[in-house]
Amino acid sequence: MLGWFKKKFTQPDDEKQTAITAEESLPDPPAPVDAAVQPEHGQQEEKTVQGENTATQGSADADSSMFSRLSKRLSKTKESLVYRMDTLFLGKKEIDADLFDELEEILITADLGIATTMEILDDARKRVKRKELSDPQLLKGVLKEKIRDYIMESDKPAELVMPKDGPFVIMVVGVNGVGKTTTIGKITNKFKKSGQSVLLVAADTFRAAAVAQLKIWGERNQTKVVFQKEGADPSSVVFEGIGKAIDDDYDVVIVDTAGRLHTQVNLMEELKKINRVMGKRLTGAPHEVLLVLDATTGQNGVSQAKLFNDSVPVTGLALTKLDGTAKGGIIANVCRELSIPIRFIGIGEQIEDLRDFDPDEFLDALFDE
Ligand SMILES: Nc1nc2c(ncn2[C@@H]2O[C@H](COP(=O)(O)OP(=O)(O)O)[C@@H](O)[C@H]2O)c(=O)[nH]1
Ligand SMILES: [Mg+2]
Repeated sequence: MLGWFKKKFTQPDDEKQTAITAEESLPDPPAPVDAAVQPEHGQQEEKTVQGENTATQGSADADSSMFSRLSKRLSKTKESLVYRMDTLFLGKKEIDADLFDELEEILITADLGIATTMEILDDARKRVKRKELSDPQLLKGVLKEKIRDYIMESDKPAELVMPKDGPFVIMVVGVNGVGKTTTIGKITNKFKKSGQSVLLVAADTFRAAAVAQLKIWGERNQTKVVFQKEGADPSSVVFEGIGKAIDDDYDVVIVDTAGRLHTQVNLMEELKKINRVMGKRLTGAPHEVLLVLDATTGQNGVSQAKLFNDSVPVTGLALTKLDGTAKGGIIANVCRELSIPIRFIGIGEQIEDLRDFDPDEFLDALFDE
């Protein structure tokens, strides 16, 4: 999963590889990106290009600034999980039942989920019993290791293979407001930086605003958007979009879908239809069904994922808004409950606030002192 993006789409020459790394190391973006109200994309694009040039100069510096940025963005979860543990362990000489009780509360509050928490604590208790563990300070390491295990177990080597002919089609799904359109804008930027041409398809036809928002991301990325009038059949937009991508030789198609409530059967049926239509227009499409989950919704995200997965086979996850939540522990639970790899994490609203998910980098940033 690490570097899914880079692995799949890097160019053979060094120059382009540097550009991809550089793209992620831009300085803080200039202005808030609220698609609905911020029309000045020209300015931002210019800065992006400047940032790229400077960033190529020192990739070690860039790496460390990317890391500290991630660490900063995870500060709410750090406080709720890591710093609370530090406080709990402070001055404690031994691991006893009280300590386990308090630790349990911390883990549940950080949204690791009850079952995951119990499993982690049972494992720790066994280690204590076997006398492998007695120093409370070491519990933090045990926890980090367990979370890492959960992530690695769900980290199927999901090598996505670009089709020999025709575009690589990504269908993006998820409930309203989780960050689908924003994530699409950010992914498009990554693709463009790695030299791929991208066509966006506005299959969220229920609200005119949804199409408008995607168009703004399209402009920002200098990318074409296929859309029809409000209320059009989403499958028809998708059919047209994939056709255009084939005719015009696009590398990648990203399809934005409506934020349908997963509990509404008819809407799920519609997703299935879109999925079928894609396959009819282009054999093998969609090549990726990316489910976007909002980390701030906690355990609800896990049930959403299960329901979506029942109607369309979800092949990858994007976990957004990790910057806005103290409940980043959800990542352990998502990985434990669903064996679907996390491709991306969202750590802010700006175009570059999307990271390839790297378990070790993530855990180091979270547990970083
Ligand atoms: N803080 C933060 N906000 C995000 C992130 N991703 C998306 N958002 C915000 O979430 C809101 C809903 O996003 P949108 O893309 O419209 O969701 P959609 O309905 O699923 O398409 C917007 O205000 C975004 O700026 C993220 O990673 N961090
Ligand atoms: Mg949207």
